[in-house]
Amino acid sequence: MTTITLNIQGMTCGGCVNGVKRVLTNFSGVRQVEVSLEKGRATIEYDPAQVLPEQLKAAIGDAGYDVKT
Ligand SMILES: [Cu+2]
Repeated sequence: MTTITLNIQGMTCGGCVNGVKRVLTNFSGVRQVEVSLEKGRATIEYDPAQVLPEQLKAAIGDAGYDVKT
């Protein structure tokens, strides 16, 4: 299991947080997701054999947010 922290710009409310969580937990390789609205940050625990960080970033981007590692 690997943990990555991504800085996410554009989240403004709890709905955004839930949207980001939903997008990430859709990946079967993602085990745990914590999203902080205050810090604009997501901490993701995932199985690197099942999902790549690039996929996670792309999914957040597709949901309408800007991701910076
Ligand atoms: Cu929102």
